[in-house]
Amino acid sequence: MDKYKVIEVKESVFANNDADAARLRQELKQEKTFLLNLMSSPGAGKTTLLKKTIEALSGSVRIGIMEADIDSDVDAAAISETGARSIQLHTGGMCHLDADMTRQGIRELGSEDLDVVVLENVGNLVCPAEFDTGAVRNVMILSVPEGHDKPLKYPLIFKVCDVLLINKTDVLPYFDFDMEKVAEYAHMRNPKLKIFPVSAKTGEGIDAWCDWLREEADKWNQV
Ligand SMILES: Nc1nc2c(ncn2[C@@H]2O[C@H](COP(=O)(O)OP(=O)(O)OP(=O)(O)O)[C@@H](O)[C@H]2O)c(=O)[nH]1
Ligand SMILES: [Mg+2]
Repeated sequence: MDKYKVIEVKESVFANNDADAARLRQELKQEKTFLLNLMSSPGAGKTTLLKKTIEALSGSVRIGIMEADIDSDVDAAAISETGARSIQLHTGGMCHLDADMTRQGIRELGSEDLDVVVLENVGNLVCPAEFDTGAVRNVMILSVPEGHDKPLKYPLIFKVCDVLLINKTDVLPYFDFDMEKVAEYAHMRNPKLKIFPVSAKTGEGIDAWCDWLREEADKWNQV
């Protein structure tokens, strides 16, 4: 048997995605599953960060991953190497997931025995931010090579996220990336945004990020 399924998810027939997303959150609350929506531009490090996160949480949190892409199954293959349950979702060319597409993925993944499910959204800083997936929390990654001005150029994604992970801090010496400026610009968009600098390559900062994730999941999943 294959280690992971690949499924085509179809755009929702519901006119009101926000109402459907609220319904999905209630369904997940009842079965005590915490859904996290992870967004970033292509290549910022979502899959690499998830591999490190799975490793750090192994033994204490039951975690499953949904990898969404327009095509290919490279990310689900990479995650399945960790031993975590994973599924590849194909969006049929669309650069976002709505709540019902997310629900289709969750049903195929099987979530009742999982504490946390992470949706790795399609790599894009614009479209995914426009759709509520039904996730309990939204998290984005901005990587050092992309530059500290991105909160000025792509406001919505910074507004809808709870956490900003600044990834690839190991390459900071090679880029003119200003940590203070990125925090200032990001907080102009969203004063409540929590910021964690991390390196998915070296593991720096991963513990603080995983502590946040564990706490949020515990809060959601308790009776
Ligand atoms: N130096 C460095 N490289 C990293 C880090 N995290 C990821 N990378 C590299 O960045 C590239 C892209 O990483 P991925 O994890 O595939 O990024 P992604 O966001 O999942 O990409 P898509 O799914 O295509 O959108 C790979 O070559 C990774 O090895 C990091 O912390 N430091
Ligand atoms: Mg990826």
